[in-house]
Amino acid sequence: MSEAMTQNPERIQTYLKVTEKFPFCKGCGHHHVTGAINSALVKLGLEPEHVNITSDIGCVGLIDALFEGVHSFHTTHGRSTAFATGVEIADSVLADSKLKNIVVIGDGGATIGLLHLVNAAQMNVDVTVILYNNFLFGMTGGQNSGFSPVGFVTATTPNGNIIPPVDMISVLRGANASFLARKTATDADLPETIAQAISHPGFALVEVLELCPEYALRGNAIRGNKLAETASAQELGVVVSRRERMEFGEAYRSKFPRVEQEIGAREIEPRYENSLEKRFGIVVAGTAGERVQFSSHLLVEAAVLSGANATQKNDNPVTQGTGFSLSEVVLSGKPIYYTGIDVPDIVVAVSEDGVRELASKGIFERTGSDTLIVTDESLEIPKCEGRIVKQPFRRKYMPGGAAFAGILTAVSMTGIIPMLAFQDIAASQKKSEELLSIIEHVLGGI
Ligand SMILES: Cc1ncc(C[n+]2csc(CCOP(=O)(O)OP(=O)(O)O)c2C)c(N)n1
Repeated sequence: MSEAMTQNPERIQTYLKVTEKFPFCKGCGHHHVTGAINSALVKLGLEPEHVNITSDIGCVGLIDALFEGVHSFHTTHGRSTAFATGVEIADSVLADSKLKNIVVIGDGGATIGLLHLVNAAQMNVDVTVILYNNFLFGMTGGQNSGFSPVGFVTATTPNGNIIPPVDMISVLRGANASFLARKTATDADLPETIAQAISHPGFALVEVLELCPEYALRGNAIRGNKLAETASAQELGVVVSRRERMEFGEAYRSKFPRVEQEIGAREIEPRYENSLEKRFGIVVAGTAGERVQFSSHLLVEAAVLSGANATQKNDNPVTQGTGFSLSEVVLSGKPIYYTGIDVPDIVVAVSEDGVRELASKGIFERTGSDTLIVTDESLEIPKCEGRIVKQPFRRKYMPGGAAFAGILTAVSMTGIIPMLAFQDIAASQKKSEELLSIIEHVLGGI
């Protein structure tokens, strides 16, 4: 979305960590294409925090880590476009839609995950795919891919490939892609084309033809200036560029403007103040069906009501109603870009299932001397650092109230959020009486 692309007032000179030493072999086209992505970003002057680079598997999978300050993901083979599509939808439908998602994928990955590219093009989601097409699977020893030209000699086609390659431009044109380009790695205007693709509002793909010096040059009498001929590429340059279709996020919002209500989210105006001096990571674990995730959500709402930023990630077995239930909550006075918890500040464990899951996730090995571990009196906690507080949560508040009581106990001991915020949030719930009575009892007991 072009209006969402913020110009950086102090233009960034490079988005790369290393400008000279890339990890690729001498003569590999990946050098040029990666440099061109960087030049395109410099040209566009995007804020690094508004850029997300998702890499696929292969030599191309080394690329995201070469960039500095941007968000990045390294994903499974062929699935990078699907990951980026998910990130883009979350950003455009649920957040401020400022993120520019760029996928770097090889022809091997594009062969494996072809349908993800088709799907992204069909949706016209605002993802830019840079397809590094060196006509073979580079990292694993030069096997032929769905993009190997006829006659191409590879490790698995020693007498020349006999299957005609996929024409990506034609496939994605058939899927209604709104921006498609095919270039060669050494084209002087490659950065310009990539910049055009990134600023295009909707799906864009730039297929870049290049050579793998390690495997393509053996047995194939081809050189850089014959790339297009080798690939039998019919169309070069920007082949499709159309804007009639709305970009997916925009289309979704215009059709379903009340998305927050549909997903059950609500606006909370801060009314209290928090005392968060640093980012706080809280892990809550118990048994499925015992309101672990719901109670953690009340914590998130109370934190937001106290002016904090908060994220919540839930986990439970696929069976949903049995086994453990776990929530990871991060609270911070600053925006939260990383939702992981390396060293937890608080661990709340209210059932055996919960303790088992925390142990299998290695949480007890990652506690620090400042970690507060609040747990039910009945539970054995594995050896760990930190302060352990045991209380009869299950007995006193029934299994369904134990997680909430544990959270309240931990939060009131650290004082990061005022209890008044919990009272307000509890009062707005269906089971407000029960929740308010837990708050009252916990506060009375401390
Ligand atoms: C699902 C899956 N299949 C196979 C592999 C093994 N593998 C690792 S790298 C690679 C080759 C990647 O080739 P390409 O996508 O063209 O990227 P390049 O190395 O040429 O940059 C393969 C097949 C894998 N990691 N995952």
